[in-house]
Amino acid sequence: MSSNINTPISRRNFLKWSGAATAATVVGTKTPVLHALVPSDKKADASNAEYHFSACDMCLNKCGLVARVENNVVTKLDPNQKFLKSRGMLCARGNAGIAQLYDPDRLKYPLLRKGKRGEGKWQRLSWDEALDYAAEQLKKIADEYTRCGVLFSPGSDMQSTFVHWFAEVFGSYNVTTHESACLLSRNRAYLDTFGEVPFSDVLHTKYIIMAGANRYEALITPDSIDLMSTRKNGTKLVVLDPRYTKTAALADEWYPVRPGTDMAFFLAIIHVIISEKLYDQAYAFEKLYGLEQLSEHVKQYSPEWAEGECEIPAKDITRIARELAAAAPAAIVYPGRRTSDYVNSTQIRRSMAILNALLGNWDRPGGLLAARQVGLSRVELPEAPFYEDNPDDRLDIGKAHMMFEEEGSFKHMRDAIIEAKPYPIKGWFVYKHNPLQSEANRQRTLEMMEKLDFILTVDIAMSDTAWMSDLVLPAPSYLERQDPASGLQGSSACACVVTRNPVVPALFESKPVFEILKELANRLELGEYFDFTLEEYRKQQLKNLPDAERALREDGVYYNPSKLYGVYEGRIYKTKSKKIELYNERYAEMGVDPMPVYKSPRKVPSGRFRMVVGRNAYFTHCTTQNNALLHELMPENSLWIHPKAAAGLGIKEGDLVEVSSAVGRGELKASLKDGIREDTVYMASGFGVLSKGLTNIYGKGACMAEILEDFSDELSGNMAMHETFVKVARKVA
Ligand SMILES: Nc1nc2c(c(=O)[nH]1)N[C@H]1C(S)=C(S)[C@@H](COP(=O)(O)OP(=O)(O)OC[C@H]3O[C@@H](n4cnc5c(=O)[nH]c(N)nc54)[C@H](O)[C@@H]3O)O[C@H]1N2
Ligand SMILES: Nc1nc2c(c(=O)[nH]1)N[C@H]1C(S)=C(S)[C@@H](COP(=O)(O)OP(=O)(O)OC[C@H]3O[C@@H](n4cnc5c(=O)[nH]c(N)nc54)[C@H](O)[C@@H]3O)O[C@H]1N2
Ligand code: SF4
Ligand SMILES: [Mo]
Repeated sequence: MSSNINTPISRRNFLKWSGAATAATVVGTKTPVLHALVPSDKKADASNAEYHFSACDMCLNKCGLVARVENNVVTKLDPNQKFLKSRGMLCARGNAGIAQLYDPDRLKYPLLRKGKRGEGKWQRLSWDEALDYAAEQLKKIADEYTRCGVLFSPGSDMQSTFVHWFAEVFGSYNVTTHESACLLSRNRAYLDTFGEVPFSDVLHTKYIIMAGANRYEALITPDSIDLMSTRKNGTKLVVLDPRYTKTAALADEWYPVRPGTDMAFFLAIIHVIISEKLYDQAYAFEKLYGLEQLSEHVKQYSPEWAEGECEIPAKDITRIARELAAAAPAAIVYPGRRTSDYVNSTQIRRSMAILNALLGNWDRPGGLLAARQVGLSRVELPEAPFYEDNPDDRLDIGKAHMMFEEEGSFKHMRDAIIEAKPYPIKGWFVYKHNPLQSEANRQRTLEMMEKLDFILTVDIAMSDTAWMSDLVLPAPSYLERQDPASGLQGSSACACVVTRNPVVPALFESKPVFEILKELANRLELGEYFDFTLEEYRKQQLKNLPDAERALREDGVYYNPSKLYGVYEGRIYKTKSKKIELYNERYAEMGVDPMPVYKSPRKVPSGRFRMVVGRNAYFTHCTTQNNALLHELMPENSLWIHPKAAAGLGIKEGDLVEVSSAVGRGELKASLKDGIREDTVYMASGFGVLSKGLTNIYGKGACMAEILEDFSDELSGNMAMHETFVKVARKVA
């Protein structure tokens, strides 16, 4: 294929070349931005091409890549074949990274809101003006409302650590991350069972149950690719999902489980395994805490009982339990990731974690793997200052039984800001995060924003959150910036370290958040806490890995050949009992069920549907819908509805429908699908945007965050995104 930027591939052809597990390529697109950057007489020519290692940032996986650069223009992104975690692949989104870099919708210089919020009137500022203004606003809030009057919300990123550090030295405890919209209830459940959150040895397992995880579309490397490899070797895959996802389509068995009832299925499996003594008794005696209590507890949860709840036949539950036990310990109940399902998500995930414990798969081939040694050093930073007039704690403290203090709960934080209790928050620093699209109940987020005097967003594009901000600062994309080092692991891929250096110079006037924070710190007389360069920071991180700098330079990745299995040999578990906890004593002390007790989910009222959330392989959250190459794969979202349910409402394929919940509504086209339960509907997220700065998708589809109600998991405070009931009606033209 040609790499001449003047003969760009068509977007349709792009599809043929891209895709998981293929080393696909893509050349630069003919965007106005790219043309502006490349002098027309300078045609790119392979003879002066340079190749640079980096790590993809089109989603969280950080797959290793090699960028081809010609005349300072990135013309091709290829997988780094030495990068084991992604098994030498870049997915469709990874390939489309070029269109993100050269997106004409990129933010180009600092913008100050003129007009009302959301009116789209902006004044261009110089960086000095923008940073002076931001520092002044932060200081004003600190003086009037204490330093905790500013909320910091960093998204998932290698530089987010600096936002946390800035919040600490600035003096605010109020930090919420994207995690409380994502995986905190899963983390809670596994921490409270095993003492840590595991990886899954998908490649070597013999049997895997995925419930509410869609690995062939929601890509996690290496799991998604290892699942394909292991299936070829005969590994059995059982999927529970109310939708017929791509993972369901390729599974041995798919059960369209009644949403919210997975716990019934897992408790019944445990019931069979215990009553038929299908577990390793010597192992259980040595490693597990609370088997007696659990045996007593699950007596009530027979497969026949479970069938009535989850709608999976009792005979299948019994058979699956026996098959699973026979494959153990190389058998996994996949822990999943985004667990923002229900109000009892932590307990649902606890039932899965407990079953894993009973399979004896912890720290063994084909089972759940403990964290391995990566070897990065913690960077010593000066002690953060203490501010006497600060309140005692974060604003959302105590709002959920077992919240994570580092991540907080966006839902509870938002409620507390609106109530202004126990104290007011007036400022918001948002980095690489788009809560107006990713947090349920958009109106409520807008209500929270009305309480704030100053909102600053650092992004690469005019996201909805940027659109509603007061000051918008342009950041460089991953191909233009230097990042700290980051440790990665997953499945049986080696623990490794990656980093990023600019592949091309930063475009426009974009500035990395590290530099923004450093300059703000200087203006706030906190410069001594940011008195280091990113290069120095990274050197400190790598100081105990003597070969890392060479490996990163020559291979684009450093491997630490640390132990993969048997990491816990001779070690005790980081739990209260120092064993794997089937029965959690700490929960009991706090008045929380020490073992998962089944509670039937709220019934879908007649004439309503349950809305479920889920992703596809070509979008990342709410970020890539506007990407020139990717948005053509799905130019707008549609409502998945079962043909029978649609017929009852007089809805035909492609009809415009109104979807409404207790908190919001949206209009989009209907897509009739046999592969969804009759009581459930689904739509992709990231559409129905407020921002006119996202020109490919503005005015298209409906916003899921607008429709989702903001229930949350009782224990972790994680957003519970599958608790919303909606009404669907055909729109009469
Ligand atoms: N392509 C792509 N890959 C990604 C991402 C992305 O945005 N795009 N995001 C990454 C991130 S941050 C995350 S957290 C992961 C998410 O990875 P997953 O958690 O695997 O992804 P989801 O698509 O959210 O899968 C949730 C599935 O649960 C189903 N479901 C809903 N209710 C129930 C229920 O009660 N029971 C059961 N059994 N199933 C139910 C939904 O129909 C949906 O298919 O993906 C990561 N990978
Ligand atoms: N409806 C619905 N809501 C969901 C989910 C869902 O499946 N459906 N999934 C949930 C999950 S699992 C998660 S993890 C969260 C994720 O939610 P968020 O953390 O909000 O992630 P994104 O929606 O991808 O928003 C990331 C923002 O970062 C910007 N960005 C991208 N690259 C860069 C960069 O290099 N620098 C800077 N400064 N900005 C950049 C993008 O333009 C975008 O505005 O959403 C949660 N919310
Ligand atoms: S899974 Fe795809 S988008 Fe995510 S990091 Fe890897 S190549 Fe990039
Ligand atoms: Mo996530």
